[in-house]
Amino acid sequence: MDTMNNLSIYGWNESLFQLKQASAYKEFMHGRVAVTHKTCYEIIAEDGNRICELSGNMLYGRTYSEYPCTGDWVIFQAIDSDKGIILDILPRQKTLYRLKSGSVSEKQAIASFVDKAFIVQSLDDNFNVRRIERFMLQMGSENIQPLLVLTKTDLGFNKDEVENALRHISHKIPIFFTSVHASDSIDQLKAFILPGETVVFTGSSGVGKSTLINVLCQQEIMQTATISRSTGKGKHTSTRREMVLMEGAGVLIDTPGIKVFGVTNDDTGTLSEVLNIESFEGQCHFKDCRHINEKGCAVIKAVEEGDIDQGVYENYHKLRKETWHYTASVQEKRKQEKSFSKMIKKVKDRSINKGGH
Ligand SMILES: Nc1nc2c(ncn2[C@@H]2O[C@H](COP(=O)(O)OP(=O)(O)OP(=O)(O)O)[C@@H](O)[C@H]2O)c(=O)[nH]1
Ligand SMILES: [Mg+2]
Ligand SMILES: [Zn+2]
Repeated sequence: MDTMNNLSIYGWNESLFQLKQASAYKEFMHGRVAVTHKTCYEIIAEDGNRICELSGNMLYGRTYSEYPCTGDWVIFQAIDSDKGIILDILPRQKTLYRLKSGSVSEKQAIASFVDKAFIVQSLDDNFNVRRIERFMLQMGSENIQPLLVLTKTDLGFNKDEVENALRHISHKIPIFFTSVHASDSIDQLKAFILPGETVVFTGSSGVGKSTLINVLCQQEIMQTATISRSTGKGKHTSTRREMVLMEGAGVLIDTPGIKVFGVTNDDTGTLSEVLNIESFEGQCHFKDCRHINEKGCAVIKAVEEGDIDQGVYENYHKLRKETWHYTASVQEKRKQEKSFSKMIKKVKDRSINKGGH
């Protein structure tokens, strides 16, 4: 039997309690998804940890992103002391989504009820400002506070160059330089994680996300590249952890490294804000200026005069195009689904009419 869990440490609060009251299943127990497997979920509940499957109702009529993700709060029916059936998911808040890889119109939920997101990049060869902007745009849509964690400072880097590249965003995002070999740099990061808060770690493979989580928790909880190499074993799911508790503080969520983080937030206002170009935009001659070739475009002028970095300008158009494409694909899919269900209805009506005669 598992030990009891105090769910308030995991972020349970009055507003989640209120959300639960709106569920038809409010009389059942609740818990938080700590690990997602293909067909089951590890849930942290008041009376211990459980492996839960989805009820028939939960399986039906859901899109890919609507299945439980790490961090979700769910309601379940207990079976035995360590199993259960998930009956409902509480409405998600502060969810980190990305475009599902290989898809044009489908989202993937990475983690939910996330207060802060650590954008982790290593200073050896992974540092990339355009990718930071991309993450910030996506987090902006869900009101998740982004933090930049630049790792492996012990390997040497050009600080002036890095700070110069971050100039346009440095007032919008706290920046941390860390090394696992410099404990004060880890302490500074730790101080930013408050009790009851949930933090997701995101970034490419090998930048040191799992290593950071291990040193923050002062435990070898997460499998890191060195550990798996030294044991010579591949990753086995039985020991895989996604969500862990940091002693006396918050909840940390690890994510596997991803090659491409596709964005789904098509809000151009957030994009302009992230890229710090909104003050120029306000001076464009046309209110609906696209900043491509319009007369009196203050953004293009700022690029020409060096007030906006050429790379920032190019990323503006790249991200706009990408999110436009996503939104258009979603709308197209909805239209097709609508006409399909209309057709089904027609066929049904016809057979009912026939039956009547
Ligand atoms: N020199 C140095 N190496 C580090 C530091 N942090 C992590 N590493 C090494 O970087 C490698 C990758 O670290 P991981 O923590 O496994 O990276 P990850 O981001 O979790 O990678 P994925 O799980 O594949 O997404 C390991 O060999 C770590 O020992 C650091 O601060 N300095
Ligand atoms: Mg890892
Ligand atoms: Zn313009």
